[in-house]
Amino acid sequence: MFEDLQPAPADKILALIGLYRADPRLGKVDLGVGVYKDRDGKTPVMRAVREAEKRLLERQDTKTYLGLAGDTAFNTVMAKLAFGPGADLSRIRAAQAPGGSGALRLVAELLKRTRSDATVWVSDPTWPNHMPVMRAAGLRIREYPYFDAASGAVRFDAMLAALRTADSGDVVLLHGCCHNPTGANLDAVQWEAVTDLIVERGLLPFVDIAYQGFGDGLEADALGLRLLAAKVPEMVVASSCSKNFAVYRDRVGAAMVLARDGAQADVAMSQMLSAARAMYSMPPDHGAAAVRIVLEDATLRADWEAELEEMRLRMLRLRVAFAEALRRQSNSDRFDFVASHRGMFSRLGLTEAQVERLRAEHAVYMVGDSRINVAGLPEDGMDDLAKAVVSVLD
Ligand code: PLP
Ligand code: TYF
Repeated sequence: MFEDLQPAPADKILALIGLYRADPRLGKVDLGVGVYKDRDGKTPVMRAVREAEKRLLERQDTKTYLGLAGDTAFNTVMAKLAFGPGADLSRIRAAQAPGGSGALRLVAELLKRTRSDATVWVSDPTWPNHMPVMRAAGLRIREYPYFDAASGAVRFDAMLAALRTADSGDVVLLHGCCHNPTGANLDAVQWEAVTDLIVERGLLPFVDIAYQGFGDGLEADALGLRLLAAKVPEMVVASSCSKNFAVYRDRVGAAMVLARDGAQADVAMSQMLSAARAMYSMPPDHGAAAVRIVLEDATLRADWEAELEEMRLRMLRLRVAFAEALRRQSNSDRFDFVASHRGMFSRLGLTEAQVERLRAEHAVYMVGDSRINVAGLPEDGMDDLAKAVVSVLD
């Protein structure tokens, strides 16, 4: 049966986990997979999540099925987290999903059922999993220009020009904040312009928000999503709790839809749940229940927000320190964009060969497109790292 199968290509980001672990060199640096790390290179369970888990353990008196939508109270708090605490939820529905990836797939399945010939426009570059997830649902993909590698900035005019050629009903996938892999983001004025274009051309915005709280703050990071929600008749959202609640392996996310009215929202929700039923039936409960407890309890929520803010500020400090070290070591402002980018990632603009040399000669691990995970930058070894980067440039 399996004799004609060829091995599937590895996930290049996840493959780095094994490569890094197997490297015996002392002082190796892990800037690979997008997982937050503290000063000691650890990814701890967040304090409020730990407390919520204790309460779950003490108080949960059954593990019977919850239903296709998972924890409905979780769905409500997730909608408020994305759309805003005071948002009118009457046209919004949310379905708990296995991680942001599960949410992306659920939304993709909904899009396929709504419009079987839909084209999804994704940024060039984008998170490499966007393509297989959209394709698995049978959707077509096109790219819009996004990133200028030389300056580290968004190619905004080129992005708008491409989206102007999209057909009415096409879908535009946007990173809500903290663009992965580039770290280059739209500012408020640019979000307004994209929103106007989307409304004018009758496009459907699809916001993937996987790093809310890692960029400019919990509310600020939802600015683009909320600008859109205020103006468009319909939109879809995939959100993830993997990073901002550090519940990666527990698989927590939500697929959301904003429809023209409540009745259409109910129909869209029923289609998402029917798609869930055909893929995995019901999402895993534990992590979502812990997130719901944190978000519903004022004290736990305040502690979560404080810890998240510490993480965000640490990444900002690391950005500034690395940009300064690169300036010293390269005698140029070529890498200054590292300090102005936001989120977990920046793309340094190295070639695959240069990235490979960093791994072979300096035990520095980053994704092949030269994406670095800022949280992995060594606080006490910035100049050594910057020196290594500069050494592979020529
Ligand atoms: N979308 C983007 C852009 C991501 O970087 C990630 C990865 O964390 C996700 C979605 C979803 O991740 P997960 O399925 O682990 O929640
Ligand atoms: O981009 C990253 O590093 C994170 C983690 O298949 C990730 O989003 C990477 C690959 C993958 C799933 C998650």
